Amino acid sequence: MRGPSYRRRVTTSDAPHPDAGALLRARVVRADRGALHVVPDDDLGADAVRAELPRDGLLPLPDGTRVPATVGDVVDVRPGDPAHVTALHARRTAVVRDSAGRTSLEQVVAANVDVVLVVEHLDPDPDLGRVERLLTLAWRSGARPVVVLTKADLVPDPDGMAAEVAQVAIGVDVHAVSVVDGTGLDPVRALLAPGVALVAVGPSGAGKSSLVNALAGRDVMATGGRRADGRGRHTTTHRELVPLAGGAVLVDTPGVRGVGLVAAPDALDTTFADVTDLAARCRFADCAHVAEPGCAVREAVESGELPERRLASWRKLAREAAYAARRSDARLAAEERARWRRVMRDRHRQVRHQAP
Ligand SMILES: Nc1nc2c(ncn2[C@@H]2O[C@H](COP(=O)(O)OP(=O)(O)OP(=O)(O)O)[C@@H](O)[C@H]2O)c(=O)[nH]1
Ligand SMILES: [Mg+2]
Ligand SMILES: [Zn+2]
Repeated sequence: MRGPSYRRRVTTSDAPHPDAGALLRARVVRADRGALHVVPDDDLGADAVRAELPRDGLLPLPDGTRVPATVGDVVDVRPGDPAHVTALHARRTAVVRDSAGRTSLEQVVAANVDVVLVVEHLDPDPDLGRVERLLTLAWRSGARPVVVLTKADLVPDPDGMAAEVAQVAIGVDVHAVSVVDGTGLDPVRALLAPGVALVAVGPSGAGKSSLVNALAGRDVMATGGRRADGRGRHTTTHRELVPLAGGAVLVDTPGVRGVGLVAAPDALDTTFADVTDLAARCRFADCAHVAEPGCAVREAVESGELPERRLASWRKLAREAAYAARRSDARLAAEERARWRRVMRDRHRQVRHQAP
């Protein structure tokens, strides 16, 4: 259960704000249907207040498009009883995942974060493919990824395991931590400068909320028990921005079983910089790295320089991203056709009206 101290943070405004009418710049702590919980953007540790969304639940971005707000978004709020959210500021970064949702193909998991903590457990063994997937998600967001390997207290050689994971996390810091004995938390705490926003992503049961509590220095998020089969139980059910010690904030997220990738060729190239570098040395520019002569990628696999698993993982994620791109293109094309049908229908109506 969430502690009572936190519960008090979410309050509704009961008195009209003294300067009602002026717009306040606020940060979204939690997004519900119909309303947001927000804090002043210059005081992220303050008590959150509820602010109503427009009827359609969408907010205008500076470019005029209307989208749902997400945790970490900066919004304009008109104070009052109730307060109203009027607009969304452009996002500096956005952690986006593919979702098979009815209303949208993409879900923005968190906005305006500086650091994406890719949280994976050391016990059971870390899933390298999942780390690669989440790193791609992180690189695409524009934020800096950091890998946090939890439950170091449960394995005999956490540093050795961290070194193995570091091989698939090119250019990324990897920390083995334990919230039980405090191992490895200091380098993670060093990320928490005032105003810095982080998001924790990773499978259910990895220990994201436990890490949040350790970094906050108090129990702000509920944590779950572990089932005998090692799978988590989805303890965290909604995304929430939590103030940490030292003026940083962190978005805790529910672990999801499969995080779908949205199209992200550049992010894939960054995550798989080793494969990309090899591919640049293949004889043919359009080499598929299957049976072509002069294929530097296959040669690296045969010599043992590039693990076969790594190549397979890259192929899988690249296929998935390409599929997401085609689906998104098809959707955009369908939307454009629907828009044209509306325009033409309206025009026909006008013409009928003007006819003598
Ligand atoms: N031994 C040990 N157990 C840990 C550690 N971190 C987390 N756990 C345990 O792992 C279980 C899951 O932790 P949570 O923090 O709830 O995991 P989560 O990632 O937030 O899970 P969801 O909210 O379901 O996504 C709990 O029983 C924690 O006590 C650790 O460093 N060492
Ligand atoms: Mg949790
Ligand atoms: Zn090749």
